[in-house]
Amino acid sequence: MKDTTQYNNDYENKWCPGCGNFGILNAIKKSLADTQIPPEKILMVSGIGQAAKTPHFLHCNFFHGLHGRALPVATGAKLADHDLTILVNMGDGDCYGEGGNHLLAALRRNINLTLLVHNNMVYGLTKGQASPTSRHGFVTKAQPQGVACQASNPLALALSQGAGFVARGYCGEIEHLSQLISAGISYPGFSLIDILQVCVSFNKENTYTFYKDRVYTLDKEEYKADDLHQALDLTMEWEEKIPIGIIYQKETRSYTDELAPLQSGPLFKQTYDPKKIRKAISDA
Ligand SMILES: Cc1ncc(C[n+]2csc(CCOP(=O)(O)OP(=O)(O)O)c2C)c(N)n1
Repeated sequence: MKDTTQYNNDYENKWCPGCGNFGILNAIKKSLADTQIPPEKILMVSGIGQAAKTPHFLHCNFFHGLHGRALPVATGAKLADHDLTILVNMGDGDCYGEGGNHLLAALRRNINLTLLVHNNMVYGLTKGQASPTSRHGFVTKAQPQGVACQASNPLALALSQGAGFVARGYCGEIEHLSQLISAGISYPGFSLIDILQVCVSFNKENTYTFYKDRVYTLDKEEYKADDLHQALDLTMEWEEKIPIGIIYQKETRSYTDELAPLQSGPLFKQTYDPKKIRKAISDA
């Protein structure tokens, strides 16, 4: 096993005992150790929430920004230095709710980032209100009659926007999740990994037992993940059985490969002519 200690730091962690975020944090460390990316070449970006605290507990560069706004920050950082490996940590509320429109843009742009969504189907930090992935009828203190909206299906949404790498992991399958994260990091484009995360305090439905009875791993030999319609069918499975693994993967050209100015190296190393910029602004 590879040494993960170089990614440790000593920030105090106040996640609840048993929180699924611990499994996700361990999977991230394992994957970074496996891919052998040194801490100084990694940037973690997050928004607001319990999930968004994940970069605090890792030794690497990080930017902890505003609720829902991690993807635009990560996009800017990738454009400035596309040699960095950038991982984005968001909760389901942060990513699919407050940050939903940024997600649509990132999917369509295919910018080379790995997005890890800690999907506990509830707003954890603010103590248990419904999120976009809470099921219809889910009862919370703020929704005592049950959620009136349909739950969103982020994986199907990503496929419909032309995403090239769509996967689902589970916080209770750490080795499998670390392999998914490594595959996402290696993928030369935008990778979405939606992670089923148990919230022991505010979601008493989607528990470790709930997932133990339903989660199954897609067999890499049998399931090839290159058929969009088959992938869409899989994203609809939920009640009885829940698939985890790479649901869909296709070859793509990432946004940074599409942009001509980035071919001569990271933007921050390039010189620029202020006169040309002034002229472009005055001509606009
Ligand atoms: C613009 C804005 N709206 C609302 C909030 C309050 N707020 C902070 S975290 C949060 C929800 C976090 O839930 P989620 O993203 O699912 O992450 P979790 O805490 O469950 O990991 C909310 C609503 C905020 N900080 N900023």
